[in-house]
Amino acid sequence: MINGEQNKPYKKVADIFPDENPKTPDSIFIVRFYTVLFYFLKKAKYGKINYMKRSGIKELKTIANILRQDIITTLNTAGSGHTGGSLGMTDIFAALYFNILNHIPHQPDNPNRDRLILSNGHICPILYASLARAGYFPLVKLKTLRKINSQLQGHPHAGSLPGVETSSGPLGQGISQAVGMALAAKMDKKHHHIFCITSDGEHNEGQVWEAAMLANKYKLGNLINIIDRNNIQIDGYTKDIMPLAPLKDKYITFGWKVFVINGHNMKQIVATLNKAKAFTKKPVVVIAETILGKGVSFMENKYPWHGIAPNEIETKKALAELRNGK
Ligand SMILES: Cc1ncc(C[n+]2csc(CCOP(=O)(O)OP(=O)(O)O)c2C)c(N)n1
Ligand SMILES: [Mg+2]
Repeated sequence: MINGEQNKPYKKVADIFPDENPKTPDSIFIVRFYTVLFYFLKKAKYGKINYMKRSGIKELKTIANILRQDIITTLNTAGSGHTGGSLGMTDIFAALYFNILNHIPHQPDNPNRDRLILSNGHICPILYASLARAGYFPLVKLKTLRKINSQLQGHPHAGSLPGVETSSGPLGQGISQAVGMALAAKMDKKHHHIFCITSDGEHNEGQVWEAAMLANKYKLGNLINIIDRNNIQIDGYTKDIMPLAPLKDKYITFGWKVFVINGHNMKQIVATLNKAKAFTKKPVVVIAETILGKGVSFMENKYPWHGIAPNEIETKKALAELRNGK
């Protein structure tokens, strides 16, 4: 008994605090009106899914060649940066941005977009060239790579450039972020994919394997990890610095679906990435066997090209080779 009255069970919060936050019919109407308005505004902005056109194999090869030329010229202008890994992953990036990804370059925040996380952030010249050619920002911005206050930093900076999903550079962190994003998408019952690019040298980081375990635990079938398997890291061959083999078996043991591909065979890249998207039972890893410096003969498989930019003479030679379609 309280104040001589019978204690009754409470039905609503408002019964406990009858005088606080009174909801008049008017205020409820206003809240509902704005909720509905917000829903329709969001739908008007993002509802129409008109993803970028998917280029065919021949066109993708041409795009890859153009992207390689972009990498050479932007790195030459910058005077520093990572040439080898960027050239090595160009065919994969061409396939992703011009065929595989569901994305709309002029809607970089569209909630339904596929996400691409560049975990090995040092190869951002290929990310920037792909984003620019896809239409995320004007091509002329490529000339500002690595300049003070540029949106195109030496490693990707999220929030400063449309299309850059996460900041990266410290190896191992991007794949963990990708796992978190894939888990969030799964919990929210979303249908987009999370693509993550990692490198072989990056797999020396224990964090990569922690992420791999977690992705298996939650059976993240919306996660695709593409590994740049060029057998090279900063100052030598992976087999000498930290042997990774058998990489395929390791991922199988960690519970992932594994594909191994030639990272320069466009037909195989597109076919495999489509299969990876269709496979939703568990996380997928695509081990892409690539050649560091691909497309420029004097850079191919030479680890010093991991982290240097071409000078004037090397730039002319490289561009001549690429323009001849070598
Ligand atoms: C946590 C962390 N440790 C060290 C580095 C320095 N680092 C930058 S690139 C690199 C080599 C990584 O190997 P990989 O990505 O396979 O090189 P690539 O194939 O691009 O030549 C290292 C050790 C880093 N970025 N982050
Ligand atoms: Mg490597």
